Amino acid sequence: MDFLKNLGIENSNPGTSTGQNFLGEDHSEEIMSQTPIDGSEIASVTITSRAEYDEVVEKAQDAFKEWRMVPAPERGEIVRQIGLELRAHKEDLGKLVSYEMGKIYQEGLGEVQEMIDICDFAVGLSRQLYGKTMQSERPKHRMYEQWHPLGICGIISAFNFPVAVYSWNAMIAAVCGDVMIWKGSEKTPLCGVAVQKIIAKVLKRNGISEGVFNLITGGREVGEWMAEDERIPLISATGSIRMGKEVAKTVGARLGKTILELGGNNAIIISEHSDLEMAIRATVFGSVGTCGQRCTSTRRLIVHESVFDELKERLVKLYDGINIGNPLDEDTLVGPMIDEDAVDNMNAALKEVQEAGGELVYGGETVDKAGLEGGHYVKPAIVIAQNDYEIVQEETFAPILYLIKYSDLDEAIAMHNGVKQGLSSSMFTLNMREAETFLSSRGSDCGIANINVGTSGAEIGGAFGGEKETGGGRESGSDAWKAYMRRQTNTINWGDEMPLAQGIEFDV
Ligand code: UN1
Repeated sequence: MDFLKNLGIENSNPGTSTGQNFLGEDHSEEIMSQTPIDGSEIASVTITSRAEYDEVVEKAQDAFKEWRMVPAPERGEIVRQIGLELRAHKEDLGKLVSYEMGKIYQEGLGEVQEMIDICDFAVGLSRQLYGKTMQSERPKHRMYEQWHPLGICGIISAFNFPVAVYSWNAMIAAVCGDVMIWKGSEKTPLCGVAVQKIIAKVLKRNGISEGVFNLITGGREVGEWMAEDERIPLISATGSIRMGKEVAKTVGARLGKTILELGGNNAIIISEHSDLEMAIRATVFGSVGTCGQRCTSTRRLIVHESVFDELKERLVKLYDGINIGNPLDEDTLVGPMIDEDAVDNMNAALKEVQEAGGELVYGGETVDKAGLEGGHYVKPAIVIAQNDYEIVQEETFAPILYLIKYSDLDEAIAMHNGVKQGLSSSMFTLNMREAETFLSSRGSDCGIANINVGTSGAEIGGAFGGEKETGGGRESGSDAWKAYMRRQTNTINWGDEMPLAQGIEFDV
């Protein structure tokens, strides 16, 4: 377990969940992190108490006063160094992600690469936080807009991307001049500690206040403190729709800002004009990758009737060859699910879909791996279903792929959009009319729509997020940075008269 040591996580308690932000002595409660690989305990992390939480917020407020005065390109330089530090720790951190969360090592590495990519993106952005200049209707007046940091950015992230989603938010927010308070998932607390330690090194080296990046640990209650807290102008939350609705309600009640990245019910339409080989490859990665626990996982496959049977058979064959097991082994493609509850949810969904009339054509069983008895392994499932089954309408965070047949494109698009979520979507076709229809305003209603590219595995650079119950937030790429800043419109009169806009005469 060299990687734990290299990341500063020593067997039992790694100290405080806040990394460099040591807080008080009042650590009565702890979370014990267990690897889903075999259930063994890794290390424990202290849960942030209310008093410690308030201390963190105050520390962040103080840090903000300094950080907002650091020129944005210099803030970018700090983020550049974080990117270098992440490169140096890529293998160790990738392994920890794999060990604590259960995704395969390749995907753990990919997640750290996503962090590195967002650092690079944010460094460039730090010189491009552009505002517009407008033409004033009044003589000798100048109008322009500028973007200022908001203050504290509260980040709530989920177990399935325990490090990347934080950095999408934090690295952009950091160059924008905000300071962070991060609550990761209580299922993956060590990933938070490791990232915090990596960032802390860079801050220390540069004499930057440690209060710029803060980590707190805990469950729902700690998240509620953040949502209610008027000292936190922006909450960016990733997780379930149920959680997002609560966060939106609480933050909305105080008229705070939110960026919500919630559940998806992502589909691929596979047309009779598709390159089936490519469609199948994308489908398998999308549906079984991360053991079906990505918000972008492919959950529904809407397949033209003329290729339905062939596709089903080829998929079943491929699924049958998938190596399920220890995610740190090189030839494993599917690791464990995060915990027993996740397996129970998968089983409940499979039961429900079959009761509704669905036909289980592959998988769904739990898998016992010798030597890994405490782990939560399952065979990814394929089910022939109808789009309007209640369970198909829901996001089950598990590797279940629903196969749905269609006969014409309008019907396929109607089924595609006929769910409450709107995150990621894809169509496989070599037909230009079909592709453009899918991407048009009467096509996919999702935040992400791809042609001949699967639903998961988006790159940094594009805005990430979705519509409807996915929450509407956009993160990471394009101009998503604007959500982390406040816009100010400025009008300057450099003349010696006081004309009013709209030509109003008002002589005093
Ligand atoms: C998530 O599951 O919350 O597009 C994020 C993807 C990854 C991010 C997923 N880049 O699948």
